[in-house]
Formats: sequence, structure tokens, C-alpha cells
Amino acid sequence: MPRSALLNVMVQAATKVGRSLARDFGEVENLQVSVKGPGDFVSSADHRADEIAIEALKRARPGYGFLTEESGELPGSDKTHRWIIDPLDGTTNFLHGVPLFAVSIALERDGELVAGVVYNPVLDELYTAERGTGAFLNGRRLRVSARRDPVAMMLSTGSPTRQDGAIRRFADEATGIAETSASLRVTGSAALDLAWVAAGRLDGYWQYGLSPWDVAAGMVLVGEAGGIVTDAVGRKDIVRRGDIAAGSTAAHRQILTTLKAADALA
Ligand code: 2AM
Ligand code: CA
Repeated sequence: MPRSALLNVMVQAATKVGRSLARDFGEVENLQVSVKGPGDFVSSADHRADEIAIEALKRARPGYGFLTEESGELPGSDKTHRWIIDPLDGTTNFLHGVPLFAVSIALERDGELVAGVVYNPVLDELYTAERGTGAFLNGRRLRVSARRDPVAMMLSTGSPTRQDGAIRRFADEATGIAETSASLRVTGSAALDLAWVAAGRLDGYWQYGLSPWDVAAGMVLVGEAGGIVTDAVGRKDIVRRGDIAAGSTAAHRQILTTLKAADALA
């Protein structure tokens, strides 16, 4: 199926950002062994990626506003459209030379997410979705996993930082999930976790403390792949609260039930 003009714009921006990230990632791998480490270099890679995304999207759709991790809110003359962008999701992986990172670009129209693109330039995996037309990986249609038995499921989460003060809850919930499913993963990229849920690689995913740019594109992917996305207690308002539970219907149910049981023990 040919891509819409809108998705073409988003894919062009994402692949341009991806090329810049991939180039800089090569340098980060070299800097691993330097005494100073790659920290400063990574924040400039992040800035470069942000600028490339904004410039490409501005050129294609001049009036649209932006919300990006690096630049914050940049209002446009068109008040109905806003790009929500994470130029480099999985920063810690990138910093450590782990190739699990992505650029994430979503479009919001009248406050609703209508399209999402997630691109990992190292694996050359391009995930695209537009509301009502399905989710795709490099042009191949995606469906969330069909596994129904929780003990066969592979689920994923993100670890809190020391500062979050949520390590105890994380440990309790991870224990609950590990006891009831086949396998637990912590990949370090919310955007890729959601893309992988859409692709049926992961059955489900949950995490706290996220921002809109971490999840906006991935939410469209999961929805268009037939999955469910809510906050961690089953409500719809994810982007405001910052916690997320996503998966196939069966995995989503399993996650919510397990989190509730683990939180009740706390
Ligand atoms: P980032 O790489 O762009 O920072 C890692 O668990 C995932 O959660 C990444 O997608 C990361 O995005 C995101 N994240 C957002 N806020 C975070 C925070 N305060 N601490 C750790 N990860 C965070
Ligand atoms: Ca992020």
C-alpha cells in the first residue's frame, strides 16, 4: 500500500534524523574507551537530531507547532497540529554504545494522536502508523501478539532512576511479572518497546514517569496493530499522567492484574 503524503513527510524526517544518529553512534562507540567518556558528545548528538527533525518537518508543514524533548513547546501558526518528537529515545543505551535507540515522531491533530513513526537506524527498522490504516514495519503489516497464556508471554518495562524514589515498587512489580510470565525485559527505549509490542515481539509493556515524546508515536503503532494502551491502572489519559500499560488484550489484562496485586503488597 502506498504511504500517505503525511507519512512520507514523517518518514523522510525520521530517516534524516536516523542517519545523523547512526553517524554519531559510530563516534560514541569510539569514545567508550576515552577517560572523559561520550557524555558531552551524546548531548550534542541529541541537539543535532532535534534540529534536523524540526527543520525537515517545518519545511514540509510550515505552520505546525512542536513539542520535543530538546526544545520543549514551540507553538506554530496552525493551532490544530502539533508534532511530538523524541529525537533520541534510549539515550542511556546510545551513551553506552548499545544499539537500542530510536527517533520517535508523532502528529497530534485537535489534541488526538493521528500518526506515529519510530525509526532505529542501526537495525534499519522503520515503524509507521496512521490512524485507521494500520501499523507497518518496513512496509510489512503488524499485529500484536496472539499469545493468550500469561506464562508464555514476554513483557517489558523501564527501570526508574535512583532519584525517582520508585525502586521498591519497580522491584515488587517486576517480581510479580517474572513469577507469572515467561520472561521480563528492560530494553531502555520506551519508543522501541511500544514498536515491538506492535510487532508482536513483546506481548506487553508498562512503565512509569514517561513524557509525551517517549510514547506518542508508539501509542499510535500499538493501537493500529490491534493492541490496547492505557495508563498503569487502566485509564485512557496516559500522556498527562506519564505511566503506560500496553499490549495485546490478554497481555494488557495480565499486566494490570499483576501490577495491582504487587502494589497491594506494598
Ligand atoms: P530517553 O532515553 O529519551 O531518556 C528508559 O527507561 C526509557 O524511559 C527511555 O525511553 C527514556 O527516554 C524514558 N525516560 C523518560 N524519562 C525518564 C527518566 N526520568 N528516567 C529514565 N528514563 C526515562
Ligand atoms: Ca525518550
